[in-house]
Amino acid sequence: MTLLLAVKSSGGNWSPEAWAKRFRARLPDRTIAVAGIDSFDAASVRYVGAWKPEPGLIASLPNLRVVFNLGAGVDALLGDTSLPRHVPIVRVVDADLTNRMTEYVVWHVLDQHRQGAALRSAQSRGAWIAPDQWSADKVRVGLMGLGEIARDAGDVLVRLGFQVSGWSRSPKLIKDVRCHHGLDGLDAFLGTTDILVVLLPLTADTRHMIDGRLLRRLARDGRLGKPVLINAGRGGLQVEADILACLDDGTLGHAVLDVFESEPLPPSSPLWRHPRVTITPHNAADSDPETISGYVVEQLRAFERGETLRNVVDLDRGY
Ligand code: NDP
Ligand code: OXD
Repeated sequence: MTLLLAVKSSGGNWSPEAWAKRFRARLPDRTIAVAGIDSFDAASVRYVGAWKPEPGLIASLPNLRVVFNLGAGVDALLGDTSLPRHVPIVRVVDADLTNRMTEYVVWHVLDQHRQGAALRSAQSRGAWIAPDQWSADKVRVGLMGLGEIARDAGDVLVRLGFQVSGWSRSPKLIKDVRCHHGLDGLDAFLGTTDILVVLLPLTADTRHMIDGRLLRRLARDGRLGKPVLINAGRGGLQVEADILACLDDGTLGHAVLDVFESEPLPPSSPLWRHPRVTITPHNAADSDPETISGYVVEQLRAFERGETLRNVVDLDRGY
């Protein structure tokens, strides 16, 4: 029995060797092979640990039982049109990953609310200027997507005192969060949002959803003056030219972007140089090989005991 690691190397925590080391330590009785490095017998592969695998690789494994996606978002994996539909795909739902995402959301919501940019600018000029301060309950945060990550971030934002609302595909009832759903619920959601936090998966329905038309429906009467966009979901959700146009015509006050249509963000992108754009390099939350290998091995062992896999992706919904 082989567990094949098909991890596209992109530095940091996405080093195939780092993942292999953790899986070999946790599964000393199994063969762990790394695609592109180790030779392996395709017929012996029962499990794949995948992050942006080479298209076609998974379809070439005749006895595959489960694909473990090594992150939360499965858009890259599902982009492989040869993927077999009968093999379940398990995605990551993990307290450590969720916590890191919540840190990212809360960090940037607080930076906007407490006017971090104005304070940094004053300091750079040696100026003792205290900007106007208001309480958190004057600021309306709208969570686009109300999944594992958004619900956790929402809990913390509610505790801090923000007015929190959310938008999802299906109806939800979440304590202290005003919930909207479906396209019919979008106007009410956007129209009462000062800080839009995008935590949607990238699917056929959500691609390019964050465009100028949508951004112009955000609240115009908020305490921050102009609405703010924070996207930590996926770059394919946004239309980058529209975000720039909305920053320049006053529709948006600021954009915090962790994800981009093309990653790494090309040096030529004007987003790099825009004074009201904050860029982070798709590291809102790193997938930690130590923690996530533990999650995968726990699920693999449960599966072999005949138990039901958790967090299986719905291929029709695309998330
Ligand atoms: P979940 O699958 O738990 O939640 C997805 C949410 O989006 C659900 O509430 C779902 O609605 C909603 N949704 C999906 N499609 C639509 C639609 N068409 N209209 C309205 N709502 C929709 O995902 P997670 O919370 O675990 O993760 C969210 C995303 O965050 C990931 O897919 C990934 O892209 C991104 N991510 C980014 C990271 C980073 O470092 N930048 C790290 C980790 C994740 P419903 O509840 O009704 O199904
Ligand atoms: C993820 C990511 O989806 O890191 O887990 O983007």
